[in-house]
Amino acid sequence: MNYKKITLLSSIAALGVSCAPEKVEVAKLPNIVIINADDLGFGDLSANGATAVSTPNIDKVASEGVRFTNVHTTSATSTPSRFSMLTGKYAWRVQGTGVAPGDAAMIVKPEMKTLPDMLQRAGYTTAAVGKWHLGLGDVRGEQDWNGNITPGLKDIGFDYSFIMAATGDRVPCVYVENSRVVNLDPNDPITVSYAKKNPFPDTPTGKDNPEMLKVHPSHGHDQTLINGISRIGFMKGGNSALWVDEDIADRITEKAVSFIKDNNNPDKPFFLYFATNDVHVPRAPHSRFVGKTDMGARGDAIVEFDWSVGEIVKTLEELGIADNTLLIITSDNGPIVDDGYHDESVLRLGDHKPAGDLHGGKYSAFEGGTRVPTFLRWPGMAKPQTVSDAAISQIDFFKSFAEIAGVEVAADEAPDSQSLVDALIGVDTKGREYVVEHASTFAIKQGDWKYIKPKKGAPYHAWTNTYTALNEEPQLYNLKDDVGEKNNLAEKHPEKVAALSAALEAIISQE
Ligand code: NG6
Ligand code: CA
Repeated sequence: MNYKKITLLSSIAALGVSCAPEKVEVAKLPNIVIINADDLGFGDLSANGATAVSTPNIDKVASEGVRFTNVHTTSATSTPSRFSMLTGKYAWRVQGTGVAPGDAAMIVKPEMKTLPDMLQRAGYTTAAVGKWHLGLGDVRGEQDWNGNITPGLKDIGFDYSFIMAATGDRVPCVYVENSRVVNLDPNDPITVSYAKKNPFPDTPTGKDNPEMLKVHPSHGHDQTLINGISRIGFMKGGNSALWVDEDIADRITEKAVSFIKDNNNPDKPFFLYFATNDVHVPRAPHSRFVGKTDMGARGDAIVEFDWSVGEIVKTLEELGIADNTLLIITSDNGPIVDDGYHDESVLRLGDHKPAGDLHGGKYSAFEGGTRVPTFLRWPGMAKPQTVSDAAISQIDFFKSFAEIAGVEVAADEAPDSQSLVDALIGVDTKGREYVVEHASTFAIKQGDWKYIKPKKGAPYHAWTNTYTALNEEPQLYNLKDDVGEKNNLAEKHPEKVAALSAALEAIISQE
């Protein structure tokens, strides 16, 4: 189906009237914006039922578009989740796609076919702003942080980029804009090391200088200390370039907004991948948001995330381009409360359920690991006030956008992606036949049935409070009656176990 037909079909569906094809104007290609939160859980937003935090900007997008209940990331951590979204290929098919250190080489490599490459072919101007966490340069640890960091995002399809190289909790704690560290003083060069022992004895660490900490690590995160927060990895130099954690949301939101303003061109659509630092650790929301919830840093970071969404929405509306912009809000994996810092989020969680009714969270093959809050607004195309239970994976964005943009996709491009435009606009209520979830082990869903592949390992991690779903016995759940995955039906339905296990193995064994 091409874009013209989509326009026609969904206009009819949306208006509930039929009209002659010749009267339908072929709309311009829409701008596309993906806002990808970090570690935001299904239950973390008022649009999905949270009461301890209010997220009015996201609620507005939800009410003007489609609110999804069954959208999945491919994996329950950031690097593989993002890899899959941007390549249309399951990360677990590719070596070296686990959680990346801060000095990782590029994991999405220049020779790979990417979502932004594909949109460039359709004439889009493309940008990535915010958390990257997919590596830079071609050799681990050999990046020239003081010069041109190449290869970089321009080599995989992003015309513009303003990124945090890895995560907020990993060095280097600097922004990289179009392959150069921002605001770097050449007389104070940066050195980064992921050695076991601190090679920079003159720089403070969380381990040796706890008196300098404003938030103490609960696990790991006790290496180089920057802005009162100790990190994973060691770094020295680059003082003028260091980010201030409390300002990250402001800085990256401002860059996302200016990209939109600078590329507001009726003849050339844009694609913006805006990946926030919120609500990943270390959580240091701006003072404007501190105390906006009773939940401490994590709750306040959710409010800060909602503010960032609001700024993007406001910009689109003020420019008069909201009607021609497909906006998706989603998250890279499920929630976690203590992910390595004592920021009081556990203490002050109260009755809030970050994953809603789902079991598990980040790092888990239970639904909480990869089923993420997701909303799509595309005025005139996506039906407003729609709640959709369609089964969709973020890996499907690739071929769905290709269809919308009218781009031919080569046979070896985005091999695991399916075009699900009708599901994304809220018309098709089914979505994909199978959803594959990955977190140490694999799970597969077909309709209401979910099977989790047996794997030996700890079923529970105490310090992260994670139910991993690891079990040496097969697990089978019927999510219709048991969305919390409490009642293992594997023994009762061996035929379902066999069928889903076979389907999963067939998908895994594809090239
Ligand atoms: C873990 C970190 C955690 C977080 C995660 C990646 C420790 C003890 N834990 O190894 O804090 O950074 O990696 O999170 O270091 S993700 O959302 O980027 O995948
Ligand atoms: Ca994450």
